[in-house]
Amino acid sequence: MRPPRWLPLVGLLFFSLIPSQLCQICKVSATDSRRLEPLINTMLKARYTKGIQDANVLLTLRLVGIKNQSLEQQLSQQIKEDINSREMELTSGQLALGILALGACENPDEEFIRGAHLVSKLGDKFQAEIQNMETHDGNPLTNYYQLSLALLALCLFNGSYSITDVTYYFTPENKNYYFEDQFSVDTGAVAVLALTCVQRNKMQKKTEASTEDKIKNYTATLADKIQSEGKQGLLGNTFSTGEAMQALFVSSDYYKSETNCQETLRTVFYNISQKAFFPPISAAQILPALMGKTYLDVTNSSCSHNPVKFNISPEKPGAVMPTTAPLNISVKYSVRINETSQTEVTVRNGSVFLDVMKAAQEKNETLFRFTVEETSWGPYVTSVQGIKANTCDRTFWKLLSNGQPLGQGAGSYVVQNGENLEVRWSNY
Ligand code: CBY
Repeated sequence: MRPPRWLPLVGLLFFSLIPSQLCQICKVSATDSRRLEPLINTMLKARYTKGIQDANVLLTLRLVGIKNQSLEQQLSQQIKEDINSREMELTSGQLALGILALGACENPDEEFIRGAHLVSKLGDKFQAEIQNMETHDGNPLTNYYQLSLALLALCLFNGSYSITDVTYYFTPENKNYYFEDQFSVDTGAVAVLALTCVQRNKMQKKTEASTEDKIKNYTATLADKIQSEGKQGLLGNTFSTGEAMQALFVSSDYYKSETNCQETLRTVFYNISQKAFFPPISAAQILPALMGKTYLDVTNSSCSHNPVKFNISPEKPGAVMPTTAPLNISVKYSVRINETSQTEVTVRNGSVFLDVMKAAQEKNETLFRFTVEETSWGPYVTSVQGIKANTCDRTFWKLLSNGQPLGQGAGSYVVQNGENLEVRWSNY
């Protein structure tokens, strides 16, 4: 018996459906989108005063299509003023984020980017990072997270960079992807995005096949390293997962598995419900991936289509629990260089690491004095006892609790009664 004539048509239909199924990105479904509201609230309700350090928030608002004209205007104004007044001092990563935010999704700020020649200035900063590596034992002026942001912005906005430098410096073996032998998922993720952009560009511009193969290998190896840092749905930790998801969207089949996708989303929803995403930059870094976007979409013509509508509800006042917790708590605090100086301090319940450092400093200025610098993640401890962290020597003050490095900064980490806190002079 002959097969019916319509059978090949059914087959064709079947096959044409499979690829679109496979290409579906791991993102939050429409029914679950209300679970993202706390992230959007965090971004919309914050007070922004940090100039270009808030560029990540503007980038996300534009990339995911959250329309809030007054906030968008305020952030864009603030970033432009900061660029105008401190252009020389800005680091490569700061300027790169500024360009990505101002240039995202076809908007009038593009004129500012052109007028102020920001892309070629970023090219100079990228070059200065490479020169520093040449003269300082392979150490850049900042770090590879920033170099990767710079390469990404140069690639997306048609800046110039040397492909020979890229193949030389971005090999996955480079020490700058690691902090104290630990692979930095955040860094690897942005590098994957940047290298994917370079790879796509090169395919149009006809580079040598061997260069293209090298870059493909780099992205594949970096994506493998990111996947191997997967634990209970997270990639690295809570704060690296968003950018790591973006990297895997563009470079691997990892999220084509529905199981991996659901596991990540479940864990992220749980963390959102635990109010883990604070400060606003942490919300800004995870939201694009949850909405199926990557930083590579910044220059897509479809970027600003489909603005999203969210119900931004006024914060529900949290139920006030009758509490028997003590008003004050007591913690140990030590500074370790070669030897350890220890003290015990009493602080208010709910205090953060920084409050403990302040209390110790008040007790003994000589042993416990310290300085901080404001960053988009909050205060970064730059010196203790007058000893300054130095990027060129890869030294920093590491924060620990009960001997374990903290996953949050001094301004965010809430301390508990009886905890053993430490700042330790370290190399990365
Ligand atoms: N941004 C940057 O240049 C920062 C890049 C980044 C990879 C960043 C994490 C990732 C991100 N998504 O933004 C980064 N951290 C770097 C490069 C560094 C190094 C800074 C060196 C330099 N000057 O370039 C260094 C020294 C290794 C480092 N981070 C130290 C620390 C500790 C800070 C302690 C201090 N002295 O104040 C600390 C607290 C780890 C520790 N236990 O000591 C730390 N980092 C943490 C926890 C973090 C995460 C913050 C999470 C949070 N909720 O606060 C982080 C998101 C981040 C910021 N670091 Co670093 C990583 C993570 O947990 N996923 C570009 C610029 C334009 O903005």
